[in-house]
Formats: sequence, structure tokens, C-alpha cells
Amino acid sequence: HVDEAYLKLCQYILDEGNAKGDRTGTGTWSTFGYQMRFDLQEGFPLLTTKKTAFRLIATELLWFLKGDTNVKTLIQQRNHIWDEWAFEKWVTSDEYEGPNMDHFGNRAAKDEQFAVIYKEQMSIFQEKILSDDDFAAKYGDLGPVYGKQWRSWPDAEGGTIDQIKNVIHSIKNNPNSRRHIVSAWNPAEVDDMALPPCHTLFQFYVADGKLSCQLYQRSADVFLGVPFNIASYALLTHLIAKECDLEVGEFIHTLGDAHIYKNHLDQVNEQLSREHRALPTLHLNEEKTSIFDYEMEDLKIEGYDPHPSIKAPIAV
Ligand code: DHF
Ligand code: TMP
Repeated sequence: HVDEAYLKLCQYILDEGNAKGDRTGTGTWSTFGYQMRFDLQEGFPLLTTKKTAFRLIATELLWFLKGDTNVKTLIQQRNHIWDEWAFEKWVTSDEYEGPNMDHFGNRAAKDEQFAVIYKEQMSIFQEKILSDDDFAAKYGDLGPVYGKQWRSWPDAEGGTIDQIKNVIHSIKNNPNSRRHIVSAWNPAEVDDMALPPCHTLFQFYVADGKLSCQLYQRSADVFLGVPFNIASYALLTHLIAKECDLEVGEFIHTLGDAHIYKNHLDQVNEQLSREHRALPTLHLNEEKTSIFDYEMEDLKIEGYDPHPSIKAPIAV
């Protein structure tokens, strides 16, 4: 069960983790190298011990698959999970003339007065992204992040490589291959990204008519990021399997630096006290024939009856 494996990871970090500082200044408990396996035949791995927003996970994955890197598309769909990283680019630009927003994430968490000013600037930013195309093109774009690397990795001749199209082709035509790989980690472009990819590289594997996927995630925010990452790659595996006429096998999640932020400890302990429930199931619109054509309405989760959501501040 996904919650059992997930809560075991949380408990392991609490018991064995190293106290470790980090880029965001928040502080973490952290371990290096950890693996979880999820049998996708058992049900769809969306956590039941905390309500996890499938709508946000699915719209983000479809955004990657369309090759999009601009938060405008997500904001139009009321998905705000990437706003802070676009906002960061805006408030550190020459054009920004509002109140000082240095370290806005940390300051908003600690200082209520600042939090009000920050929220005001963030909503002005969101409005501008939606209403001003030039502004959105300039400040809504996160740089050459996942969507760009997945669908149009720059090759050496001035062209581009569609890794998703290629990996589907190789799964269909040479299922035994050990080279079904997609990499988001492009060393030449990492410095231009708003956030270097956390889910760095994934590989597919075909055996017994089933498609499995393994992800290497270099850095894992166990409370906020990981529940999204598990469901996102499970969904991707379902979409690719359908495209290739295969059943789903396992999702194997390999973590590099797996950490619990110090300001998430109460939330993790609350979640550890909860009993897991039956897993939901995923339903795909049978009429869609290409992985690049799905919209949110084509993806449905049924039988999801989770415990309530647990809010936590995100480290920026
Ligand atoms: N930075 C950090 N520090 N952790 C992350 O997990 C992370 N993830 C990113 C970008 N940068 C990140 C992209 N994915 C949330 C979940 C995933 C995600 C970004 C944000 C999140 O805040 N989830 C909350 C609330 C979601 C909402 O309702 O808007 C949650 O409770 O799941
Ligand atoms: P880092 O670049 O300093 O590692 O910070 C990235 C943070 O975001 C880190 O806490 C991991 C987290 N993260 C996830 O856990 N999953 C994701 O999908 C993304 C984009 C980020």
C-alpha cells in the first residue's frame, strides 16, 4: 500500500536522518539513497492518509507532456504549485519596483505583516500573468525546465530531440531494450532553469506484457513534493502503457537526498497517526489515441476517500 511505504520512509528519516542545512535556510532531517516500490495493479498510488490534489498533479503532468514551461497555462487552470519560482524571477528583475521581496518564502512564514504584503504582490503578479501576454512570456517562463527537456532537448546540430516520442517508439518497437531513458538533467542548461530538475531521470522496463517505470529523484521534499511525484509518475506510466498496448507493472521510486523540512515535523507526525484506506482507481478516456492529446477531463480518479489535507509552508 502506498501509504505504508510512504509512512515508513517518513519514520525512517525521523529515526535515522541527519540534521542538515539546505539552500532555502529552512533546515531538514535528511537521508541519502532510499527506494520504494509500488505495484500499479494494486490501485492508483494517491495517498489516503492525506488528501492529495490529483487535479494539480494531472494538470502539471499534462503541462510537461505538452512541452510547456510557462506558469501561465497552470495559473489559467487554477494550479499555483509553480508560482513562487516564477515570482522569484520577477521580483529580482530590474523592472520590479514594489516592496522588497528578498527571501519572501522564509519571511512570509515568520512575519505576519510581511506575509500580507507578499500575498498582495503575489496576486498582482498572478493577475499580470493572466492579463498581459508580454509580461507572461517574460516572467511566467521558468526557463528550459521539464517540458523543454522532455519534448525538445537541444541537439548538437541546432535541432531538437523529442525524448517522450522516442521512448514510446523504442518501447513499442524494441521492448527488451535497456535504453528506455528520459533525462531532464541537461548540464548545459541547468543554470538557466528556475529550479534544476528534482525528478532527474526515468527509465521504462517491459516484461510479461507489463510496463514498469523507475525514477531517480535527486532531491525529495518528502512531505510536499513526494506525494505529488509518486502519483505523477504512476499516471505517466499508465498513459505510456496505454499508448504502447501494455498493462501497468511497478513504479520504482529511487531517492537521492530525501528530506523532511524542520517546519513540517508536526504535519508528518499527524499523518503518521492516521490509518490508511482503500486505494482509488484511475480511469482514462478510451477515445484518446495520443498521449499528447489528453486534457484534464480525460483523467478520472474514482473511489478516493482520503483523510483531510494537511497544510504546510513550502521552502522556496
Ligand atoms: N520546492 C520545495 N521546497 N518542495 C517541493 O516539493 C517543490 N515542488 C515543486 C517546486 N518546488 C518545490 C513543484 N511541485 C506543492 C506540491 C508540489 C509541487 C509544488 C507545490 C504544494 O504546495 N502542495 C500543497 C498545496 C497545494 C495547493 O493546494 O496549492 C499540498 O498540500 O500538497
Ligand atoms: P534543491 O534544488 O535545493 O534540491 O531544492 C528543491 C526542493 O524541491 C527540494 O526540497 C526537493 C523539492 N522538490 C520535490 O521534492 N519534488 C519536485 O517535484 C520538485 C520540483 C521539487
